Amino acid sequence: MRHHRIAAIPGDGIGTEVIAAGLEVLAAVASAQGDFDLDITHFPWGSDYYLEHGRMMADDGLDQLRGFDAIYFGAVGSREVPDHVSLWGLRLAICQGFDQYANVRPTRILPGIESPLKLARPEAIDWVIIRENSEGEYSGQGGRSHRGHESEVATEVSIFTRTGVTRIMRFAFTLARSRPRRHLTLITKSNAQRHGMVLWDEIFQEVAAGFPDVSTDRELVDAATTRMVLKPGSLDVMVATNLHADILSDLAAALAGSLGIAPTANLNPEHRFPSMFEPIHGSAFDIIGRGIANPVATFWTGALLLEHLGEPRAAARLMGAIETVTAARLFTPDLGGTATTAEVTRAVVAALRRPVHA
Ligand code: GGG
Repeated sequence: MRHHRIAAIPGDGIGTEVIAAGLEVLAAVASAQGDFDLDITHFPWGSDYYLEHGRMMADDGLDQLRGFDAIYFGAVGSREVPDHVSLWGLRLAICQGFDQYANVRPTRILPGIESPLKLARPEAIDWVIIRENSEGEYSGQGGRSHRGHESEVATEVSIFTRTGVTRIMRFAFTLARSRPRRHLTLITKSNAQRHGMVLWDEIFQEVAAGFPDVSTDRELVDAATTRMVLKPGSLDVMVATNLHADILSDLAAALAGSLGIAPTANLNPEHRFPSMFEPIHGSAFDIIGRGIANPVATFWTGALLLEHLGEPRAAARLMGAIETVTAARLFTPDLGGTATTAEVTRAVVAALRRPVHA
């Protein structure tokens, strides 16, 4: 029997609802497979913790998490704590503290779900967005002075390092190589941002030389949005900066039906630190406590987590169960249905319990 230690951080808002559902589903898949178990430790960090303790996570939070095999994260953000405090105090503290520099964001139209794009066949959207997750616009460099005066000034400095850009390019090319279409699109804004983004262009070319089997092209980020809508089938893997990829992946999720289904993995590919798995969505103030949060993003995230743990059969079984339920059009309201979080969870658990035919 293989054992995996998971740190669960539900965080804020609907994060607590979807992580509870996700843990139920992970327990069901472990029990159905029968050859591994998951030892879950809960961490109560987030905005409520901040209001009580003045910080989003324990001072030695990273040390507490270091020994886990993976982190299962919900969402961060609340009305009571400024967003930049909560985001930097928890999610980014973990991503950057554990050098989770590769943020992988797959997008597919799951069976039964309709894209809002009238012309998009399901197979037209099968993308992976690779978000550089350690620097760029999120480097945290900058400051404010002369606060409150007319002369007030604020800087937000994007930092791009050769090391940081090279490693994300290698990661993106390696991932693109593993997919049937073997195509990688570089997304930048190198016409206007002539320093950092031109460094991205140059390093992309350098790294491409080592991957002759991967076809490539380049797109400016504004043009990428129109291409995603008008020619979705022309894209496969995309690599972009921290901010650009964050924005594009919300668009990608909407084009695949809903933000409520989009998963993500924050990876430290070298396994020097635990990696973190979370739905793309945030804490969704408007639906907190109503029992209608879509748990599919968190379930799909669970499948990414299982793959990372070296449990590909369990991951495939979980994806199969999710797709069985979406194909039956059991949808929460974000997808146009009336099902609750609990009903979707029960249906996925029931699908997991059915025997798998080889
Ligand atoms: N589960 C993802 C989450 O909670 N995201 C909150 C958020 O505001 N993220 C912004 C970002 O990471 O750029």
